[in-house]
Amino acid sequence: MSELFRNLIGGEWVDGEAIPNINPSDTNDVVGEYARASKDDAQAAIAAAKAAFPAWSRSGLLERHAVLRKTADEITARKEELGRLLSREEGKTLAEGIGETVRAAQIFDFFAGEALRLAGEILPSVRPGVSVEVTREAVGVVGIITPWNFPIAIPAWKIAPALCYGNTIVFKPADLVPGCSWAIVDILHRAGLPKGVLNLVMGQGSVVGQTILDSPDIDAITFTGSVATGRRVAAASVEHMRKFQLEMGGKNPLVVLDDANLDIAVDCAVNGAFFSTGQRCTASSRLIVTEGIHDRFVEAVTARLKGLVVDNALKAGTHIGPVVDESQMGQDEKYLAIGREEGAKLAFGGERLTRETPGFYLQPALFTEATNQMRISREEIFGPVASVIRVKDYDEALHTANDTPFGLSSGIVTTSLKHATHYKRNAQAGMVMVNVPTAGVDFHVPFGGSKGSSYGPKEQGRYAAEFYTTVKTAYTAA
Ligand code: UN1
Repeated sequence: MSELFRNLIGGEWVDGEAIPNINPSDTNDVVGEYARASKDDAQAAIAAAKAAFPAWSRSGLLERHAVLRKTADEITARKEELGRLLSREEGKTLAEGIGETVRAAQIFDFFAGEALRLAGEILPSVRPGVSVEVTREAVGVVGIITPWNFPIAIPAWKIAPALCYGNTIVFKPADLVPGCSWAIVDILHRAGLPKGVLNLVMGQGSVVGQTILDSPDIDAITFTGSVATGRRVAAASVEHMRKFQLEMGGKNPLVVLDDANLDIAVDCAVNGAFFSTGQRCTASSRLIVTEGIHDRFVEAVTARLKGLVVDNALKAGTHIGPVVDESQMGQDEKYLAIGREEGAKLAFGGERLTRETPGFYLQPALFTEATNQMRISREEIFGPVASVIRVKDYDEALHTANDTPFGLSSGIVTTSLKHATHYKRNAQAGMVMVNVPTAGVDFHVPFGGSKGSSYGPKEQGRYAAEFYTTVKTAYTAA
């Protein structure tokens, strides 16, 4: 019998019907049994967060700093173990799992510092003798809903700023990968958070997520996940006139120009499109390549893909771990079939692989001769699948890159200062990458997209304050 991990509600660990957390690299391996919160549990968590808000929003800065700091330190000290847990439950490689764990620690460390740097403004009024203060206040009870593909970094980049600015939390991690979320909640709880400040309600979207959406006591929701669920979060939030922030995905272009350094282009494409099994909303799924370099680029990317080891995420030497589960595998395979039917050429990969341990292994797939109108170029696949779209020149490349409903990350590989500068100004995306992969972002600067990818203020870095605080303007005649 594997260990049972419970929900944290009002400072108490609460039992519930549990489901197994299965390792996608080895479906015989159960990471643990994780309790699923009921509707009543979710309501109790919301009530606990509401009750804890007045005291936490007025808590001392050193108290917040200490909790965030201790959490950063413990995550750092346990990075191998937590990184391993991450790889075991989600399927990214151990190096990626440890890297993401370190990133989570850095995020807690950053916001531990921010807690000591809260500031406002004092301005003269236009009326003589009157002064104006502009201050930031906590928003209230924040609902945090996170996806399965970054099981520790995304919870960290939502929980750390929420606590830093004095909010209380009802946290619902993805049902598929609750392990890292449970671990960081346990760490924060032991680091000294008062009862009810952070509540963990693992479970189903249709039960726990829906209860959060429907509650008048949730003051803000931050969500990362699918477009369809994002729309539901938006509609429910407008109904309650609450603040919300959505991060929903992408169909990110990587433009490769004739003047690019080929090695850099291949590195950016392979890393951006296929690492983390392509399961990143920042993944480069459209490789837009100009004519003069096209054939050399396809040849070099294919050669690199041939050398990548797809295997158990925990095995040394693995470059690409498994797809997260059977349902995601089904979606990847569906799009592989669609691409072929649409007339794209499968230049490499796309086969299901068998390995020593039973898991969801898929050979990274590269389509060539794709057009930007095909469904494989317009819809997010969320797997190790990328398409090469051949274009005439820079102008056509830019136009193609922007011709998408999404706008998260947009990359270009070029040695031309003129094109790089023009691209930075004209790419329709929240993040533009020049000679670096579209995925893999820093933890201390704004993260988020434009167009159909995102809604609301950016996440991370100092910009996180835009979402996790409200601004108050006070006038005083003295
Ligand atoms: C990254 O590319 O480093 O869900 C982060 C995602 C994004 C995070 C990407 N929200 O893939």
